[in-house]
Amino acid sequence: HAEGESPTVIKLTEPSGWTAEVLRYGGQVVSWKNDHGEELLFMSSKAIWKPPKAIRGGIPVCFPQFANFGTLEQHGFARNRWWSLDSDPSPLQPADSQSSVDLLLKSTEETLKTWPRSFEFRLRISLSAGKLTFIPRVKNTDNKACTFTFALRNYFSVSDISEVRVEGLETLDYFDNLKERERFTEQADAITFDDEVDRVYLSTPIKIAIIDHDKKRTIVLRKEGLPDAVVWNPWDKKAKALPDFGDDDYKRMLCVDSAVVENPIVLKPTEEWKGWQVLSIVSSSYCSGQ
Ligand code: TA6
Repeated sequence: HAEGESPTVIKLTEPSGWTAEVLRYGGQVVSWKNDHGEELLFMSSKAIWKPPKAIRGGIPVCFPQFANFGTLEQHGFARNRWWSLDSDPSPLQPADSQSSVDLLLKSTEETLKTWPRSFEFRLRISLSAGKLTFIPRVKNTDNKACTFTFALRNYFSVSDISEVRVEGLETLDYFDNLKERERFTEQADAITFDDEVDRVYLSTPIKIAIIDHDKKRTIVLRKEGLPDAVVWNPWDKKAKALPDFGDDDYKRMLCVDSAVVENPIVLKPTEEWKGWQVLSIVSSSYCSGQ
């Protein structure tokens, strides 16, 4: 069912044929296609598309808590709530309604029960040729300070996880969620995958590259205000344990998220936090370090 009368799915288009689809449920991008109609995001073959389950794929918004780093439901409640269209996105410049959408999630009686803070979370999602831009803004509308962690959980589609490299995280410290969040330092000159990976890389550079040889493409993730990056692939055992994840789905997906985990955001009353993430696709001629 759809709350209110505005559409439940917002389709974004741009002149050269790139498209994206955003659900008002969860404020979640569920599709991003290039000008050849090729889907760039992963969607589980067993995704459950109805409340209260989070949809396993696309780009869920994890707020006001990343994962179980806190006492709220896993990944917070924003991805399991109906968002509305935001009619007043100022001070952002008004955007073209064909290629951009402004979403709004406000605290409610129900969210105040688990997270006793009033807030307004605005999310602008904009599509242009080869790029998908996210501008999340959280305003503290309470009379008390609030603290939150946050992630844009980017489920990327990959040809074969064992042929994927992630560049940009070398030499960084990370929390390993598979080892009670113990802190390690990345020794490799790129991250490759041959088993489950579930790590929070800390204070990363602005640019991270996900290089997919077989698909002859590189996804470049740029971010600001989101200092950390999460890298997650459940691999076979964990995938089998997830009811909304096909047993072999792990081979064709990789999560690389823009996140705030190590140092939660603290907002005084009336303060607003702003983040920025741009996903772009680069052809196979991409050579690392560009
Ligand atoms: O990457 C962090 C993490 O909590 C993993 O441990 C795994 O649980 C993943 O997120 C998926 O969480 P979800 O609630 O979407 O199933």
